[in-house]
Amino acid sequence: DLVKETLLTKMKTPSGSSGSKVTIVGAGQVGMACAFTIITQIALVDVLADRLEGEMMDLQHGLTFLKYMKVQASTDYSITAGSKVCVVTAGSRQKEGESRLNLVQRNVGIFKQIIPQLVKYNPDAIILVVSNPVDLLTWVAWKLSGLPSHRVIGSGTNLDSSRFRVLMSERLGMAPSSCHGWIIGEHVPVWSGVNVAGVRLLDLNPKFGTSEDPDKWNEIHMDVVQRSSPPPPSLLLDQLDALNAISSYFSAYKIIQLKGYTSWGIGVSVGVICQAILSNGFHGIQEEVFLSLPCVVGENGINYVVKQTLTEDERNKLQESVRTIDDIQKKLKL
Ligand code: 6V0
Repeated sequence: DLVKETLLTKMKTPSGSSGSKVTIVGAGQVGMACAFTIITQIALVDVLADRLEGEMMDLQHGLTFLKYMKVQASTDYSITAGSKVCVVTAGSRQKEGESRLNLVQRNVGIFKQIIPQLVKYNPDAIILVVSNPVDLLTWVAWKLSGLPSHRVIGSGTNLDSSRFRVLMSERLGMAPSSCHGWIIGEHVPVWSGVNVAGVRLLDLNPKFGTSEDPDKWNEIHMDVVQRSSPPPPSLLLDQLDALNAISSYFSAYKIIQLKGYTSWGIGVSVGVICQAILSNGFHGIQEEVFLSLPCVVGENGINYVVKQTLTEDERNKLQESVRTIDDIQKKLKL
């Protein structure tokens, strides 16, 4: 039930992992952009020892100005132990004229080196796959990990949805955070859900998103999928339709053409997913406190906590309560 799911948070047995440590495998452009966005304890792993050391030192030198607790880096997976999330950005780039199947197969070889090691040191962690083709490699990671499917996540179209919202915001002249729309599957824009402040744009324009729309809103989607340039000839090689898991290659093509790779958009998008996993709390409360929130109780104790929609002022007041309680707790001797 959508209303129930949106309104209530199901209380589950704690996951077993604690803290907020995040492992990032692959210290390339994407991995480092993820590291920079995830403000927490980080373990970096790569096969290139020199690059790892350089990136670790570079990041560590800025720690004074950031809130990172710790940055570790090694080619040895033992440093990843105790991670709550393991982000996999390692991968091989497509070689000139290489078929897609061949590229995926090479990345399967890379994942065979990575995934069992991550599971060995982090049996309770959540694996978040970013490497492309992301949907296929998420399946590969799940198969190799032996973990239940809810613990293996792909970054999927999170970035594509963000690109869609940015383009929508440019058209409407308002902040992307106020423009709501989702790209799901590979490239499926959910036109029926596109809204601003709960007003569905489809209700305002019945042809919205279709090819008959005089305002050509579907160009936004085309732009997300293809940008303005056609894909490189090597991507038109065989397997394209069969593999059908290539979203980020297409949507990122223009950026890759201009700067050689994409990093910041995906870094921020992955960072937000990690924060959502790490701060599995209520109203942004991180401290270990007991305080009152509306609950549904039953014979098991708390079954649900109601996800209230709070104003900024109300959230601030709640945070004040948290601080008051937390300050006293810290002074108690147990
Ligand atoms: P990059 O800069 O080449 O970095 C890849 C890193 O992986 C390198 O440092 C390699 O040394 C490392 N690596 C290779 N093999 C191994 C291994 N066996 N163990 C550990 N590390 C290894 O690539 P970049 O960072 O630009 O991209 C990484 C991946 O992210 C690619 O597959 C991209 O296609 C993918 N992206 C996915 C996006 C998404 O939306 N899901 C978006 C952008 C990029």
